This record gives sequence, C-alpha cells and structure tokens, in this order.
Amino acid sequence: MEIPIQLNQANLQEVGSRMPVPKYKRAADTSGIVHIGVGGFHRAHLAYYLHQLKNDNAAPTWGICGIGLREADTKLQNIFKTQDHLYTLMVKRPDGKIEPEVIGSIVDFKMGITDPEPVIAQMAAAETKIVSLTITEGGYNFNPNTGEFNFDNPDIQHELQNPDDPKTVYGFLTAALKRRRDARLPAFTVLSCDNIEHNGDMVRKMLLAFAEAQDQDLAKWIAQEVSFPNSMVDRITPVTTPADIETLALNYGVADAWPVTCEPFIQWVVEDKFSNGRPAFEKVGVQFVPDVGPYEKMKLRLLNAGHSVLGLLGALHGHPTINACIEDEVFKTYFRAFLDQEATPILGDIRGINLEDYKDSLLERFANPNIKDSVSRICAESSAKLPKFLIATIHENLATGGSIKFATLVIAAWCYYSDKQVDQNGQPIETIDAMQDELHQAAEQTTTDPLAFIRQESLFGNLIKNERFTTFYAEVVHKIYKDTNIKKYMREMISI
Ligand code: CS2
Repeated sequence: MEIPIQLNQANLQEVGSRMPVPKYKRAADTSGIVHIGVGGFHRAHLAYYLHQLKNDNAAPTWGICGIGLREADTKLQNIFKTQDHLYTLMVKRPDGKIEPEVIGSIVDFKMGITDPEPVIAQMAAAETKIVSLTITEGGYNFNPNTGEFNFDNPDIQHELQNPDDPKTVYGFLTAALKRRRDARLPAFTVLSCDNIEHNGDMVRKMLLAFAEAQDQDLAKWIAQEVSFPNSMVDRITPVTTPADIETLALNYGVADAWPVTCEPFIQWVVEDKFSNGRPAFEKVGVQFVPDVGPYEKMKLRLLNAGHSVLGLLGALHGHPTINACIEDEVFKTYFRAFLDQEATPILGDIRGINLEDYKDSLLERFANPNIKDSVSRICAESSAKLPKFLIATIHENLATGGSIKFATLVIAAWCYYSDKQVDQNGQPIETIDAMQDELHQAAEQTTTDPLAFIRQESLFGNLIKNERFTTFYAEVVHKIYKDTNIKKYMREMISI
C-alpha cells in the first residue's frame, strides 16, 4: 500500500490533488475569533462557514484561534501541532458518497489549563473581536432547575479568589474583559453556539453573576459593553471513528489523525448584535434575524429532543445508531408521534417555517445510513440535555393538559438504563454523564421507591408534585422493571 501523505501546510499542494484544500493564505495573525471548545461540532460548523468565506476571499483578515480548557484537549493540541491546525471535514451523503475537504480557518490553538496567560492575552488582544463558545450544555455552570449560577463549583470558587488563575470560561472571559476595559479597547462579542434556549441571554446572565461576585465595576462595564447574540446552530456531527481515519488514508492517501465527519445539512440563525464587528457570514448562508427564540425552541424541542427519544429508547433496545432506530418502523412511528403530539403543540407558529416540512426533513436527516451517529453520543450527558430538550416539554404539556406519554416512557427508560447500565439483552450500555453516580444512586432505589429517580429536583423540578405525571410514570417504570421489552410499550403507546 502506498504510504498516505501527512496532512500539514507544507504538503497542502499535494493533498490538493486528492481533495479540495484552502484557496487562501493562512497566517496566525488572522484570528479575530477566539473559540473555546474545539470539538467536532465547531470544526463542522463555525470553522466551516468561515472557511467558505475565506475561500471566496470575503474574510481575508479573519481566522480562528482555538482554546482548550480541559485536560482532554491536549490530544487535539498535539495533533494540531503536527498538522498546522489543518483537518479534513468529511461530509457524508445519504447515497454513500463521502466528500472530504481540508479546512484551514483555524490558525492557532492554545491550552488554558497549564498556562492561562497566553490565552488571556489572546482574548484581550486588540485584534480579537469575537469569543465564541461550544462548551456543551453542561459547561454553562447553571442549576438546571433554578437557572441560577452555581457558585458551589470548586473551580469557580478558586477563580473568584485567584482572578489571575482562571479555570473556567467565566474566569477567562472576565480576566480578558478586565484587561480590555483597562486598556480602553472595545469589548468583544460573546457568541454562544451551544444547544441551550436563549444561549446568549444565558451566558450573559451567568457571566454577570460571576463578574459581580468578583468585581462590581467590571460587571457594570460588561453589562454595558459586551453583546451576547442568541443563536441556533445545527449540523449533525457524529464522533469520529477509526474507520473514518482509515477511509481517508486508504481511499484518499491522506493521513489525518482527527478528521471530522458530518451530514450535508448545515444551519445557523443568529441575532445580529455584535459589539465589535463580524465576518459577513450572510454571504455563506447564515441567517441573521432580530429574534432567534422561536428557531431555537423549534430545534431543541424537535431535533434534539427527537434525538434523545430515539437515543435512550434505542440504547435500551440495543440499536447502535440513530439511523438503525429510524429503519425500525416502531421507532420511526414513535418518533414522529412524539414530535406531532407532544413537541409541536407547544411551539405555536414560527414565522416563515412550515413545521410539517421541518419534521419531514428531520426524518430524512436521521435516516441518513452513511452517518452512523451512535446512540451513545446522543445519550452522553443526558443530565445536561434532557431538562432543556425534553423535561421542559413535559412541564409545558402538563400545564396545558397536553399529552405526556411518549416523553414519560423515555424518562422511565433513562431511569432503568442509569440503574442497570445494560440493554434489554444484557449487553453493557456505555454511560457518559457528569452526574452518572447521582443518576445511578437515585435509579437503583426504584424497586423500593418507584418515584426515586424523579425526586432529583435539579433535573425534574417539581414534577414529583404533579399527580398526573407521577401516576403515569410509576406505571411505566414498573412495567419496564418487570419486563424490559421496550418496544412492546412503544407499540402500545402508538396504537392508543
Ligand atoms: C444531539 C446534538 O447532542 C445531542 O444529543 O442532539 O448534538 C445534535 O446532533 C446537534 O445539535 C445537531 O445540530
């Protein structure tokens, strides 16, 4: 076999004979955007939009400096060093075709945990205009039940006492914004790209709570000067597998240690309020709107919640991927019934969007057989996702007398799965959740106290006090514990 060529700047021309490569000059001083949390999603989304703009010569002075705030980011840092921050984006089409392209919009990467100073300096530099975030739903440090900032987090306590040694996004943002204020530089925009309703408002509220505890004057300046656009982001980005790396090496002769795979669909709807300028993203299809709220709600309560419905029930049944779930007629019908009967009624009208078409398109996207999005990715960090994606919908339907049965079965399945950590065939389920131990401890009491799992107030709020919910939940959780055949109950529910 021919030895694959290493992806890096020096080899770019040769790689270019095998797949599209950046058409623009790359330089480390073009980094108007500092991005925290360079996971697969960022590399398939914001970095891709900027790459397209740069290819069209519409953003020559813009670039991205990635920031890692977690130990685990060291892997990416090392790979980026070898590859000059280049990576391959592999778009996977439903017909089996893969379209790889080398993305060059990330030009630098810095780790904040070992040495915070260069990261603060980068964020405080005059050239930095936007600090964007994909730090996951769990990264915002709020109590999901109250929506208030969690001051109990030891890292937050540490950085409140040691402002020069930040650990979390809040410590870094305040340290950098303080320097900008002292240097009379304009504030940067904080742009959240995470799946949280009102993500900009949320990060504003959290940052101000933190800053007020640290420095009241600074908090006032931040409140006046920093803008926090809300945004709805969308592109399904599965976890990269060894097979993806191999496909690139074997079929394209390119060695990339961490390519990113994604679906063809991409969407970004953003509020156009940037305190210090922005690239002309509208030229590559980004939608700028005055109020992103309805779009966010639609996406979180249909797409993300739909993922969780399929993911949790699918994990228990033993389906490995979301497309395998959709291939199963019972799962497909259940998914659509949940969308139609429980998620849609609370959305109301969304200007310019036909919800039926939107739901049809979700079915098509989820069915993409080439994407193989694992249910374990969807189930990961359910404790941070479900309160926003699914439990909020249960609350709203209880208030209006709407249907709750489809979502309730998912909660009962989540309980069983957290307790036993095996699927209905006895195969282990991989559970990845910051609250894993708490979830397990609550769930394992179910046989003696059927409502134990939903007594976790930080996740379920006051659902425990709602008799309609508790009666139905107790019934389904009891059935699952007696006989885990999840499809039997799914069938029952769709036929009623
Ligand atoms: C998924 C999302 O994490 C999840 O549970 O629903 O990652 C989803 O794939 C993206 O939000 C799609 O835009």
